[in-house]
Amino acid sequence: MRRYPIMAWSLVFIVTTTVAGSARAADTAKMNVLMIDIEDCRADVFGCYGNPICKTPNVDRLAAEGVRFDLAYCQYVCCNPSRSSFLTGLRPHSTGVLSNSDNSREKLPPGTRSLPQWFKGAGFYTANVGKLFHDGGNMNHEDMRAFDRIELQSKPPGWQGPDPILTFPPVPRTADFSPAPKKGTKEYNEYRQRRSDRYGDSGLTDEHEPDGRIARIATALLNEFAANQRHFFLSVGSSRPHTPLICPKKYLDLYDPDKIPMPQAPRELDRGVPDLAVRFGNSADIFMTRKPTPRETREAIAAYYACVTFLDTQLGMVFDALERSGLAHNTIVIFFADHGFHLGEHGHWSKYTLFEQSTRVPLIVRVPGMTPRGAVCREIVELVDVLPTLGELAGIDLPASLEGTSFVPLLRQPDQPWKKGALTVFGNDGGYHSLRTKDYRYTEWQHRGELIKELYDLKQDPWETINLADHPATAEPQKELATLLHAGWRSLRPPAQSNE
Ligand SMILES: [Ca+2]
Repeated sequence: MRRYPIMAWSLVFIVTTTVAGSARAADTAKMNVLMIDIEDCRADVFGCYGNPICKTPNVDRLAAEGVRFDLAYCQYVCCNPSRSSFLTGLRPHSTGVLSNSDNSREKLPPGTRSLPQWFKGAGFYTANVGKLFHDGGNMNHEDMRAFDRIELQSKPPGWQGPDPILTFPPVPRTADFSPAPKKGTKEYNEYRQRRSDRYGDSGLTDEHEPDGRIARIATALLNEFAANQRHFFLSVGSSRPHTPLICPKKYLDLYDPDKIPMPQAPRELDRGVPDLAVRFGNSADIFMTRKPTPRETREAIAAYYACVTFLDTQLGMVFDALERSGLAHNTIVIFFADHGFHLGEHGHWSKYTLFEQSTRVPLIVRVPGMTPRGAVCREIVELVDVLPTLGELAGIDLPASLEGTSFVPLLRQPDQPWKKGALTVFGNDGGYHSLRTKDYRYTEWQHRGELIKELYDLKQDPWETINLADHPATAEPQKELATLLHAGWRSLRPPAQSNE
């Protein structure tokens, strides 16, 4: 008689775990997907990533509900190549998109399908608000045609979708609204530089700002999707904190430049760091032709923080809408940036380097019923993994030829051994190669026929100020890192995949 209750409990346990297991797999395929990809945003600007000054309560709230990835890296350090990579699940040398001026669809291998095409093909109602492809209106027509709705983004020829869900009054004309000179002229380049190379008060309200509108449109769409019970994929792309570092004044008022610390890795501290490793020339986007004063440095960092807090506030509206509409329990949320941004480290501003500030990105994922709350994953993942991961969650049968690895196992259990490293490339020929492991960054590039090597011990030197390449004390790790770098991404895959 004593055995009966034990057997019964065992049976209950087996039935429960089996049902829970299969229900979980089925449930994520039935869930909606909200993908938020933001522009030019370094990971360490968020409170949840340890920033003690910048206020980001809404992204922090998402992190408290899901898994925050501490070591997530982009595959290229500017928009078009990074986006072309994570939107196709291919690496930059395979997409062929190696600069912002490349036409993405002309470079991609014929037949390459992109993330919205996969979701459309799987029967999702697909919607896009704001930037997704680098220049979707001009380059990625067939990709944008995979959207049932396109908001605040140019429409591809022949696309026939619903009218805008919201209309806004015209944006007041500020001093920035001088007409643009003809493209390709010297005056046009000077005009672009002038517009980018500034920071401070935009003179606008939240509702006038593109990101204020993006958030309000996304909120309206979520309410509509909830009312119509749509099974949706919604991508939301931001404008900030890309330059110009301008936003409504109330966010700038939160930060006193006098209390902003100077960059922790000024150029003067660099030891053996090649000059050309620092952007291989001038900074980009801001302070392009001159070195900022210490005062300007503090002001620009304060303005970057203000832009991030402004964006965080707008995203808070979207997260609130998700809760209020009842969609939070069956919507997967993934949040990340296309690449990072220097704020004066190594004397550099903007992206276009292979240091942590350019390569590391924020990445937070919440999958209802799967991700532990407030977990931190200290394993290495890459943006090229985003498509395989979302594909697995959504039950989409993706080809084995993709060059990322689904990190769904990390969403369930964030503390298991994963990739040996992340790869990022740079240069119009992709000739600058960088490998980030948990302990080191190792970078190789050619300059005038000479092989330049950089090795940074991230445990001892997190700001990458001491180049240890060819140092006798680090000869052994350097040899291993060089072997891994040359072996390529397949050699870096998680233990279960690396033998395939
Ligand atoms: Ca970007």
